[in-house]
Amino acid sequence: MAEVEIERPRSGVALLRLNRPEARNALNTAVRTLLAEHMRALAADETVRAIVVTGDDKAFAAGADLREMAEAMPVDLLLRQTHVVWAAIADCPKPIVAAVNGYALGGGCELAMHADIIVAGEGARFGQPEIRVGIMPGAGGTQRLLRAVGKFKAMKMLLTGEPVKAREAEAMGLVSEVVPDTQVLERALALAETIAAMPPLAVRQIKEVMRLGADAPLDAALALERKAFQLLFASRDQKEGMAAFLDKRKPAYEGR
Ligand code: CO8
Repeated sequence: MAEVEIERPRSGVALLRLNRPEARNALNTAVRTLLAEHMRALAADETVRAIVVTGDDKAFAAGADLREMAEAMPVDLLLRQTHVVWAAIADCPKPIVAAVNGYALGGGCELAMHADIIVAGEGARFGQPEIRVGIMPGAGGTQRLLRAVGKFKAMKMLLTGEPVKAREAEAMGLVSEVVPDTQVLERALALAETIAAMPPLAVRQIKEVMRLGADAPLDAALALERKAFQLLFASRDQKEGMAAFLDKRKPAYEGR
């Protein structure tokens, strides 16, 4: 079986499942490369409107593969070009929902933070334990965590390496929703299915404006929002959505 499996469980929804249970889904080169290849293919596939990423019941992903990293030298890391692989996920224009059970640690927490929505099971644990093995996050963990939860919660996690439980992660803004462990994937798929039924251009514009606007000056970000808002009035789906509302019928979106 492949180390990353791809399924199409619902209309418009693709599911990527990490499949290295013997290593708590540690992200080795093979997994990261497969993940990136799948992401690029799904981004280009017009029939895919939302993507769910998950692991198994014990781990979403326990981080970078420490066996692969233990003896690495800086040049090895440089040549691995991991940022190119992560960019395939970061740049995906379609919404990504992370369905997290068990451990999301190190690169696993960073992978979850690449998503747009995080659904966690009650038993999930989020952490950046890199400091405990002599390193620090290297796939956006410091910056994405800072932006998600603020300096003081982030620093505590980064400097102690201590994981937080799902409810605490939710309270600090690192998780969108906590559900019983057995319902995580179902809930993530249901959210993805809801998003997949939305007008795709509006979905895409929301993600783009959120992503680009987050680190832009407020005036520029607001201008970006206005332009995207105005642009959507050029879409047939805007005319259809509003006409359907006024006609009291269900809209039929085309993605144009
Ligand atoms: N890398 C390699 N193997 C791992 C990893 C890992 N990160 N995590 C677990 N495994 C392996 C264990 O070695 C063990 O293998 P074996 O059975 O052959 O001994 C197997 O998975 C099961 O692990 P445990 O017996 O430890 O299982 P537990 O359920 O008792 O504990 C934990 C699970 C808590 C997840 C524990 O395994 C653990 O602490 N793992 C390490 C977590 C960690 O430190 N992660 C950070 C890694 S560094 C990092 O992510 C840097 C990211 C920077 C850039 C990103 C690039 C991808």
